[in-house]
Amino acid sequence: MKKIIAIMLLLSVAIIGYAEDKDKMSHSMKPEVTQEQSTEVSPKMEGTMVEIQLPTVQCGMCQSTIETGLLKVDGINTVHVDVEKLIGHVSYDAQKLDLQKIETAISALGYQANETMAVMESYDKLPMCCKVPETEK
Ligand SMILES: [Cu+2]
Repeated sequence: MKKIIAIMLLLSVAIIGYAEDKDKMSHSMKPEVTQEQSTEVSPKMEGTMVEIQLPTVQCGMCQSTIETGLLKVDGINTVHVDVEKLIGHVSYDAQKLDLQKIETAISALGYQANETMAVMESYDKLPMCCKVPETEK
């Protein structure tokens, strides 16, 4: 009889253990789903990287004007303007854009990009803080 009780005990422990495992599995479902969603961001990071000289950038407003303006262009993946170094780092889809098109887009925002001069009508509409100081012209 003692053997049967011992087997019964072992069985019940095994069943409880199995039930707990099942419980853990259903709990772990949710974090797995959120991990899958976060990896979807990475394909956008791929693309051709280019460095663009932005000699007329003056302040943080210039930075956000160029960054938000360029991100609206189809084929632009990421934009970062360095106000200190007067350089823009742009990653883009080479099947949709080339460097000349990006320079043209920046000039349309009112800024010089490499050797492409700013479109004057756009430059005139910029806030005073974003204009090139008279002494530097
Ligand atoms: Cu500015």
